[in-house]
Amino acid sequence: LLPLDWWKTCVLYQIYPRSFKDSDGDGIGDLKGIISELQHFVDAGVDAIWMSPIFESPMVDFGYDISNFYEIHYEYGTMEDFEELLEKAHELGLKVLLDFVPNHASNESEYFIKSEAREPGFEDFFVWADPLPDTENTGVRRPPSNWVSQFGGSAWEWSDIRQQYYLHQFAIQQVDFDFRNPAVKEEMYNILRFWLDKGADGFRLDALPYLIEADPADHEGRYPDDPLSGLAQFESHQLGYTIPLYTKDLIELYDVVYEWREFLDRYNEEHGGDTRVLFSEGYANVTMTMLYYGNEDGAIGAHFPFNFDFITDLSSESNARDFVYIILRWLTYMPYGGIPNWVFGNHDNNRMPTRFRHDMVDGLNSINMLLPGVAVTYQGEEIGMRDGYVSWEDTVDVEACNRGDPDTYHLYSRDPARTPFHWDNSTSAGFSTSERTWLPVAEDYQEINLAKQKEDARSHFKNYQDLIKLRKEPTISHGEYDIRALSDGTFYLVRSLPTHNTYVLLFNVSERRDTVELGRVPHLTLPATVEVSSVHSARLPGNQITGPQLTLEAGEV
Ligand code: ISL
Repeated sequence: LLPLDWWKTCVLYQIYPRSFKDSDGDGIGDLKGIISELQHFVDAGVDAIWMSPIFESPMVDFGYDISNFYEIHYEYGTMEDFEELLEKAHELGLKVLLDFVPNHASNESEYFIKSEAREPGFEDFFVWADPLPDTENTGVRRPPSNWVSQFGGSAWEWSDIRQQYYLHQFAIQQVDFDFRNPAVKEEMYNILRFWLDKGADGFRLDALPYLIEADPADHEGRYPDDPLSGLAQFESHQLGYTIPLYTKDLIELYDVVYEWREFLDRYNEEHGGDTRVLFSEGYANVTMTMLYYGNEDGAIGAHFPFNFDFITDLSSESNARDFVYIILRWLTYMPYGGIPNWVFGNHDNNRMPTRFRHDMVDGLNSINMLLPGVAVTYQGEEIGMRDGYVSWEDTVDVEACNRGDPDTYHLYSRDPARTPFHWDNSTSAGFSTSERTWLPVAEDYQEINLAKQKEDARSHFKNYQDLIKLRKEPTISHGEYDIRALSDGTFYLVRSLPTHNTYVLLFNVSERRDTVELGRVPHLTLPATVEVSSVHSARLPGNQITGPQLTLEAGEV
């Protein structure tokens, strides 16, 4: 068996730095905190970490509004802290990926200040446009088009200084770069090179579907209106009011990704060492998503685009057939030779046990770890953390504040998935020595925390560790897969490899007890030995399964 390049089988762990570990008692996570807990990744068996943005930022969107792409944000630490983090992580054999946010910069960045003042070289760094001509002499200034921001309201904001509108597909303080300007592309290479030279092992690429918008040159000199969705419940400039035809998934954006890949491959070639990688982020339909891997002309893009299908297409309502269908969809559409990946949550979506059910945590972690390709974990999934409750008064997420009110904010808020990590049952769950944390600690931390799960005879964390150990088996890294529903409730995933052990996962995703015929599972020879099972399962690791039937409780794996 040929060994595979590190990233093809890695467990990739997302850190949300603000909520991971606070070293200085200000209630905000930081780099020194991450350094102090690197051993957690080694204990768990994680191979690579990626951190949401740690760069200088006014924190309107908690780091996704970068004011200096070459500096570390002061609340998180210093450049020395970052260098120490890299060095210590590398000593422990961990890869470190950064979050690269190319679509926009903070309105407090030098780029924007200079662009707004029309300084030569920066004048066209962002998407600037005049108001619509006031043909009927209304005296009312109107934005260039009907485009809508992801965080609500018009995507155009008036600048008094420049006397023009600028585009922001996210918050008003997140100004969209103009990727048709070669100087912008050049600056992006400078930023990438800067962090690669420091030793970063790669990047998560943020918000790529929004990188490029329609060119007025193709539309008689004006920004074309997006078509109206026609859905009555959406009023002007609400998300859903338009169909983003001219602002999202434009075919030109993939070329930018392919150019970044070329740049990275060249960097890898010139510098040697382990492969540095690009993982792209974007919610799109399956065809558009697959273009991030590459195109039919042979262009190559990201090492993989994050697979959000478990977030967007599955929930506690899904049955076993839905699971099988959604998993196979990715594997079917993926280009030949592509590496799949599985994502169950992130800082933008409700946590995994909240979207699904808590009795499914071990089953979901099992599919993540036993399917072919990369397993992605969002911080907290290894212990089954659920969403925290965040009141309207405590809400800080810009999306919730812009789009919601006290009655509706919970529909939009990303705060519940961002509450601090539960280390133990001490003050602030061991996240901070302070009782006041930037977001409240979830109330269930006494019940769900890492220290307790290390003590307990059976726990989500112990299962997580065991699953990662199983992943190292050649059958899992190199074997074939077969996946099929046995009933509405239960599906199997079989991993097999000639002359090696066969592994069979049986997962009852339903809310009811389900009995299945083991004779229908290919490659399964009885009696079989249990390797891993849900914490609520009566079958313990080491137990024998004789068949011919097997009964699984709700959510049991
Ligand atoms: O979260 C989404 C759907 O669940 C997307 O619309 C998301 O806003 C989009 O994919 C981009 O997200 C990323 O960029 C945003 C930032 O607020 C998010 O936290 C980040 O993950 C703007 O930089």
